[in-house]
Amino acid sequence: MIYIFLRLIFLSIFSLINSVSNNNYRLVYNLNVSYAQNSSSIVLINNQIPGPLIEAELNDILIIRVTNYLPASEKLSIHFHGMLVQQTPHMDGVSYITQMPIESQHSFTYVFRAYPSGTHFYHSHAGLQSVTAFGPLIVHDRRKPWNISEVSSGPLLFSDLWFEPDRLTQEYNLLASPFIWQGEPTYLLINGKRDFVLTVDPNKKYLLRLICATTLSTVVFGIDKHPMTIVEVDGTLIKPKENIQSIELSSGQRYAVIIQTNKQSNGIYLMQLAIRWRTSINSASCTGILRYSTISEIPTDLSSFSFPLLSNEEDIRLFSFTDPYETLFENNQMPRRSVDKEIFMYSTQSRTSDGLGMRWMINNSSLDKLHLINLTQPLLLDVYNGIEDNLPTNVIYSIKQNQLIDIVLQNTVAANGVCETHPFHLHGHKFWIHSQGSGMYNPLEKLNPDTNNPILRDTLTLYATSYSYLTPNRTSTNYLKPCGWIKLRLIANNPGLWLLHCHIGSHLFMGNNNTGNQFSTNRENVPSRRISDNFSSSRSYAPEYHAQNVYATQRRICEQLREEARRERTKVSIVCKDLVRYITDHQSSDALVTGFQSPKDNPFRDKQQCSLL
Ligand SMILES: *[C@@H]1O[C@H](CO)[C@@H](O)[C@H](O)[C@H]1NC(C)=O
Ligand SMILES: *[C@@H]1O[C@H](CO)[C@@H](O)[C@H](O)[C@H]1NC(C)=O
Ligand SMILES: *[C@@H]1O[C@H](CO)[C@@H](O)[C@H](O)[C@H]1NC(C)=O
Ligand SMILES: *[C@@H]1O[C@H](CO)[C@@H](O)[C@H](O)[C@H]1NC(C)=O
Ligand SMILES: *[C@@H]1O[C@H](CO)[C@@H](O)[C@H](O)[C@H]1NC(C)=O
Ligand SMILES: *[C@@H]1O[C@H](CO)[C@@H](O)[C@H](O)[C@H]1NC(C)=O
Ligand SMILES: *[C@@H]1O[C@H](CO)[C@@H](O)[C@H](O)[C@H]1NC(C)=O
Ligand SMILES: *[C@@H]1O[C@H](CO)[C@@H](O)[C@H](O)[C@H]1NC(C)=O
Ligand SMILES: CC(=O)N[C@H]1CO[C@H](CO)[C@@H](O)[C@@H]1O
Repeated sequence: MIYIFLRLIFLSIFSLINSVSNNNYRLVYNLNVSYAQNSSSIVLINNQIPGPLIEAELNDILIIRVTNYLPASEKLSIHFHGMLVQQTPHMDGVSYITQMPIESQHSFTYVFRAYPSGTHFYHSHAGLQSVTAFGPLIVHDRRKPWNISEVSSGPLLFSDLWFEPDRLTQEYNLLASPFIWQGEPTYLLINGKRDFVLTVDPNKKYLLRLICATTLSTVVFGIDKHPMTIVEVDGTLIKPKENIQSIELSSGQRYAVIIQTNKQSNGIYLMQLAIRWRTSINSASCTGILRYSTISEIPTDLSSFSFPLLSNEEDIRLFSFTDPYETLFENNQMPRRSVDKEIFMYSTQSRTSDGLGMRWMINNSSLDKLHLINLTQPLLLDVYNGIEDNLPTNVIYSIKQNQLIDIVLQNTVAANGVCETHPFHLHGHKFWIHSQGSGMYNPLEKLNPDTNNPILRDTLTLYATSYSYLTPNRTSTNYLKPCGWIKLRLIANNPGLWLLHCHIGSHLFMGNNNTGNQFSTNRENVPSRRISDNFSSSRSYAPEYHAQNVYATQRRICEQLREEARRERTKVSIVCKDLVRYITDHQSSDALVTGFQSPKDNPFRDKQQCSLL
């Protein structure tokens, strides 16, 4: 559903690094994007699913070279979901908005700071490629409050998969007149498998990272007889929530949990992943196995093993409304002052003008792909240069720097009479969930936040509070009836062009090419001054858009570090000199990008550091 993006029009104060005494290492990864062997539509990253683990310490600098080995008709960009890419909005990975799409047989190198810490992932941001083109991204923080080892197999990534029709047909059908639905997924997968085995030792605590890389399904996950303690949500540390039997994850959400394995050594337990909030075939649900290392063989007949107890929709909504997660750190608390602006977004499903196609809209608008595909440079670069001619009008919401903003997302019943739940993801920011409710939002009501300490997260679930698929009273006569809302609050502290969108792949896609849309001129808050003044006046904000310019970006980041250190009156010993020289020397060669699978394997980790002492 729907492209909205926020335009933040002033510079933000550079406040990225929490500690100037950190060493900031430069890590290089190589992502090759191609079709799976013998497939003409399944997109893989480095020929595996999920793609390789990208792992960094907080504030390391990630250099990720992405090469498109797909056929000529397929372009792409990669979004690093959870990374705020502060100071580098052109590294956000949204085609035509923050960069031009990567053409077949071309590369693009992303350079950004690994910030914030926590459990994140990356995925293609083109069409439905992300059904299979995704991988984990973990940013470690040495100051983490736990001292517990992670499971050796790494994070668990959940995804959904369709056997047919193939992805290209699905993409075509979704935008066609008449509209043809992509269908429900054939399977859910854990780490690309239907029978994933997670091996652990008995009588030990583990940290387990859960990443919901699905493109449609909201899922619940549980492990039989292993209650979870949730410690991190979308990368934010929370007041630990203990004794959780099953966790709901909607597309784009991440959790880190602690589990305690039992004492007995004969452990085989079932893990289960199942779909919620959609009419789904039960056979799509996915069973994995938690195996204690003391067990050498997994029984072929698992019918005597019990499944974990998974919450149903009512439990899930009750939990979300009455028992919200709370923030761990005081400096993460939501400001309570009155906001500078409240933006109300009315989300609907609408027919195209021919009455046959189907689109998802916000306030009757969506970002028209046809207005984008002829662009020769990304809109963000236009904004930097003060060019506004190409900016689509009524899908851009302007926000001034450091404004406190509330955004209300209103859910309505779709054309088939079903109210769906929608996971909304905001790029470039984390937000607090201020409050949520059923039916229609009332702006006149003085609302208190649902909790004193809401957490900062980047992906929320807008629930169906009525007319969901499981209620008996759904009929197409309910079309457009309001069915739940949620209010999020954010501080505008990261200038750029940022998407706020439903993370369901097909919904995003169906908000992407709304030919019936009329662009009116109700742009709000158009600055009277050229936007470029503020960007170009700052030497450190010159935009770099293509691979050959990552070196300038790199240098800029280092300069900013140095400035920060100077402000803090910290002595600077090495200021990235070696790093910059190395990069300059290798500008034209591929030697720079050698694709380390883990920071440990990176020979530059010690030498090429961007170090402030
Ligand atoms: C791909 O196709 C070739 C030739 O048709 C076949 O030999 C091979 O087993 C196939 N590979 C896979 C992974 O299906
Ligand atoms: C990516 O493709 C390039 C060029 O074909 C190759 O040299 C490199 O080894 C590949 N990297 C990975 C991680 O697959
Ligand atoms: C973390 O746990 C390990 C193993 O239990 C222990 O050796 C180490 O000292 C602990 N570290 C801290 C910082 O508590
Ligand atoms: C946009 O949608 C129309 C159908 O509504 C389709 O014919 C056209 O190919 C689509 N264009 C793009 C660029 O996706
Ligand atoms: C969308 O358009 C319809 C028909 O023109 C109008 O009735 C409705 O008020 C509009 N909705 C919003 C949220 O602007
Ligand atoms: C969206 O439409 C609603 C209802 O017409 C209106 O109150 C609201 O101001 C609109 N939002 C924006 C951002 O234009
Ligand atoms: C984009 O370019 C094509 C081909 O030149 C043209 O037919 C189409 O009208 C253009 N679209 C827009 C919105 O300018
Ligand atoms: C629809 O049915 C549900 C029970 O399934 C009920 O709680 C709700 O009030 C009904 N809504 C309307 C508008 O009738
Ligand atoms: C926040 C900030 O730096 N604003 C500046 C943007 O540019 C104009 C014109 O150059 C200045 O007047 C503002 O102070």
